Amino acid sequence: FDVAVIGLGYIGLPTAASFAAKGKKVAGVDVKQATVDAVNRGEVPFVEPDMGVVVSGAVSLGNLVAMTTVPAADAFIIAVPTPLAEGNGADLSYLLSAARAVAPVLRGGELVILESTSPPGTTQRLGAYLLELRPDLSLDALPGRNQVHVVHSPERVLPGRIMIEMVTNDRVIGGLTEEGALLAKRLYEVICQGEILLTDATTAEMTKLVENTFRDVNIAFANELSMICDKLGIDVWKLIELANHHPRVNVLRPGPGVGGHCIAVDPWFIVDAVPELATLTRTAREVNDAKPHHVVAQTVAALEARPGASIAVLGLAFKANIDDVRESPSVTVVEELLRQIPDARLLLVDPNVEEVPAPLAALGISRLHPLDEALAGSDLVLLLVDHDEFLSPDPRALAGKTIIDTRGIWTQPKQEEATRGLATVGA
Ligand code: SAJ
Repeated sequence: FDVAVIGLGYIGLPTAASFAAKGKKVAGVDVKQATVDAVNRGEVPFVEPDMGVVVSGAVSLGNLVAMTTVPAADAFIIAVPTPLAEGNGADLSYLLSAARAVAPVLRGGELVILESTSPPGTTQRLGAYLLELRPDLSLDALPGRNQVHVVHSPERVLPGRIMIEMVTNDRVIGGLTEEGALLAKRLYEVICQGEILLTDATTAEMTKLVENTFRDVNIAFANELSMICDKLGIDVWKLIELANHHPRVNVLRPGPGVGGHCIAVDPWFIVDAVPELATLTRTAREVNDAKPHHVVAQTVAALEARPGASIAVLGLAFKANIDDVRESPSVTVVEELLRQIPDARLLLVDPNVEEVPAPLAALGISRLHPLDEALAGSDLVLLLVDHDEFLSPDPRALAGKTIIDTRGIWTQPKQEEATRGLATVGA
């Protein structure tokens, strides 16, 4: 194979399919047999716009084949999870297990590329681990040894726009050696039309963490503002819209909290590396993590007069138009509501989510509801995600209900990067 991609998730699968669509012979490797079978049928096992056609095309051309073991290849792209571990560090067990799967098939001359978001120093650690497993190889050009080129090239695509951003985003590549970085650049030029910027591996790791931390800090400011505005009785959407008329101000949108496996996680890797200095980073995380609890307090307060009320909860995914419920603030909100007001009836709606998320199933939620059924049967409507399906509900279906619109879609027109936030609208 030209390329073997290890991990066929939200990043690995589109990367594999993009290389295959450009004519590379690609092996997609995953430990889950069900994922491998789905990909070999040309299917995408999750919701992401425009990905289905690229995957099915690549499979039917014969350029993308999925399997459960790592074959020999010229380049290995590792795209496995690096979740948060106890104590705010990264759990590198999936990465180390991918390294153990790759090590035996190395012959020398290959590229080993880490795409997973990783704490500073991880690429060096990966290189050292590969050498431990294969002492006959070398990371530098040493006489008499076959060299492997270990490189970090963090993915930066936005869920919901993966197929576009995979091609158009600029890409940072950090090598343990300059030669490795150059070889990786040559490879990524096949799929990437953006600029490819070369650096060392640790700077590349930090670049990715800093991008997501920048966003987390800015969203935290918007979320803090929404809570301040609640207290002061100010419409946060109006306020942000006015402030954003300033040429150098661009306040982001408040929401029910920050979810996903990236922005809610990556800043902790910086905090973990330098806890004594990363104070703003830590505080931003804490503000965003506190926001779902604020939404719960608002909901409970709104219901005080109506014990046993029914609440339509709109949206379980961590953001609009995707099906990913990982680290979703909606899940936290529902868990907390179930604990605080056990007599309330919760009608959960999410057109993109098929199954009740496990933590909620464990608390007794047995099914999700269609939108119209949930609206008809509810006293309070709690909007948590701005999915397209929720943008323009029938006003008659909302009449007479208490509405808590945490994304501001029913109080402000939908805008991409501007001014939406938490507002309680009495109907
Ligand atoms: N959110 C707000 N208000 C906003 C923007 C976002 O509340 O104004 C919330 C969203 O609802 C969601 C969370 O923040 O819960 C994160 O969403 P997002 O769209 O900002 O980002 P992700 O997590 O989907 O993707 C991010 C992206 N990083 C940046 O924009 C700097 C993406 O480019 C990365 O590739 C991705 O993380 C990743 O994999 O690291």
